[in-house]
Amino acid sequence: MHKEAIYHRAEGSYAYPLSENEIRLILKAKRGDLKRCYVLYDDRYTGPGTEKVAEMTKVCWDTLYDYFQVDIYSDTRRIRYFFYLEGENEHIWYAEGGFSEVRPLEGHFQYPYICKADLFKEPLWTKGAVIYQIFPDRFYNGDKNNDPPGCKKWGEAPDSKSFFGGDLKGVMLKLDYLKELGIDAIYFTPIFESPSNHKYDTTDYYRVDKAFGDLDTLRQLVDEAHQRGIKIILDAVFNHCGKDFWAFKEAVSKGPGSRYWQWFNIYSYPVKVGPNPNYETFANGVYTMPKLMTYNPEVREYLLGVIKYWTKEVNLDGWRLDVANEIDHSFWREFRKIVKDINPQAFILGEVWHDALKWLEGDQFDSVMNYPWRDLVVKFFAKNTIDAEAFDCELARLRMMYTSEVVSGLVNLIDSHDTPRFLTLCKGDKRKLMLAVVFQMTYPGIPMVYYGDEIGMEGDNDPDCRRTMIWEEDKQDRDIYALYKKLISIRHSFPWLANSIYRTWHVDPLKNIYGYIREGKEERIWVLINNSGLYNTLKLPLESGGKVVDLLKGEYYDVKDGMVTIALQPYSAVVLTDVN
Ligand code: ARE
Ligand code: CA
Repeated sequence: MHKEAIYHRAEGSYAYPLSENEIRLILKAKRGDLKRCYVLYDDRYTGPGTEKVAEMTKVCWDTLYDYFQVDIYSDTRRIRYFFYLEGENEHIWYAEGGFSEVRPLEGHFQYPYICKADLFKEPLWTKGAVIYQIFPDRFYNGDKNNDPPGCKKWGEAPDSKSFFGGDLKGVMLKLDYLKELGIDAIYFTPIFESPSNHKYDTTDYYRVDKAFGDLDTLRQLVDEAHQRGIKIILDAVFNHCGKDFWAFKEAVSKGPGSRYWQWFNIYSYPVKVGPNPNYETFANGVYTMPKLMTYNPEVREYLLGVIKYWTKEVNLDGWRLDVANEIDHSFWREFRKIVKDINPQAFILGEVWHDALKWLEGDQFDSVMNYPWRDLVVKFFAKNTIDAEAFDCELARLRMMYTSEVVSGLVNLIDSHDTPRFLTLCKGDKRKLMLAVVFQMTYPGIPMVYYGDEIGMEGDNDPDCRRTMIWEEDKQDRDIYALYKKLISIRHSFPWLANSIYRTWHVDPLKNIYGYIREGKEERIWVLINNSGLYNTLKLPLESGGKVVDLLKGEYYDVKDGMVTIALQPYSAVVLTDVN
């Protein structure tokens, strides 16, 4: 037995409450090493020797590890526990105090008390929802009167400085388009006053940029969206402001004597606002974006005031947090309290491109943009640099990084305003994009669609991925649109697809075929994906009554003696469910 590979800790994604009386425990061990795995548990104030025993289930594995899981119930909510592990020819006990040959009488793992206040609470509406991301300058120009000077012609190639005149009125005029597609929420990249087209360099946090509209336009947009059951999420850019933000301007002009000097990290005076700046910025020396010192109580009060104002004033449904991982945790804790006090159903979505567990323990964010998941989807579907088996293993590893509630609320995106368009990464092969979207819409979490992906838009890295939306139907890819629409409607018919229960069904690295099973309380969905350029016919076990139907094409399949036969075209998929 490889003891060095065995891991459990009574915290994070290894031990967490499911309800006031139930906790989930996960134990990780070298793949294939443990034959059986048990947990022994009891109330912390009884025993030892009185423990109940529950066998753990191997729920998934990645390339290195198996993951064993069990849910245990406790009347008293106070739990101590340890494990009994069986290998091929040996067994061992494992507790907080380490490994032992004999049953440990002390040093057990402790889950001291399941506190109600610590249960993970995310908004209810996000379960089963699909989010749509809009870059406002590029979506639709609804008001020519507010166009910034020097606007390019809609359809021309963007560069990093171009404006096109898209605005909030434009989005309002296209809400029916979004409703028809099935969208439940819109996430807007920043809309507050700023000199750039992307508006990540804020000049005035209290004003909607005049190229996009004003307070009334925003109010009206939120109202109109709400009437259609669409929620609105805005971008909070608090890591840095713009170089024209009044507090920065005053620090620059008045120097160290300025009241606002301490709002920034300025190394010397005079301040050099230009290339190679002498102050801390976003990333490496982006001088248009001075970093804000969010630990400074005055800065904090100011920014939290901004959040309070907008959340209340226009009845917002959530915030996406820019560069969320470079701002202190205590800031986000206060932020959460303020937002949730105003709207307990508000959605707090952080921008973190890597392991975000620290922000997802219930006291800060509800969710993050799931870029690690996107990386896998790009590798498997667009670039074919990993096979079905590696894909399955890596997905399992990602699911096990967080608690099950967190996994079911992660925002799964295949691209964004910060990445190349997915179709471009597929070199324009729309079959590959379509497979990725089938996968996205049937995977645990909250799918997010980047504007224009649904009609087959292309574009390389920023700024090319921010081309203007194509509205002429004859220039849109209607096959892709039809697939998105169908998958979103499937998502709405089976809202439990958001939940985290996911089982591998079939993995064939040779043929590059991948299948998985999703389970609701009473329904199930089987997805089979042929991620290869060859025709493939498979006979697979399927536990179902008699017939299943492919929700994509409406074709029926007979299940005989627990087996189903499926013929798959190159780069195609089926999404099967029971016929009742
Ligand atoms: C502009 C130009 C770019 C140029 C850049 C450098 O457009 O072509 O390369 O300047 O000077 C905003 C604008 C961008 C703009 C940028 C700077 O949207 O167009 O770029 O400001 O002026 C990291 C951060 C993450 C960040 C990404 C971009 O961790 O927070 O980089 N994303 C947000 C927004 C952006 C926004 C900003 C932050 C700034 O979503 O749109 O940019 O407010 C790895 C790392 C990640 C890294 C990621 C991408 O995976 O793990 O940490 O993200 O790559 O680089
Ligand atoms: Ca306009």
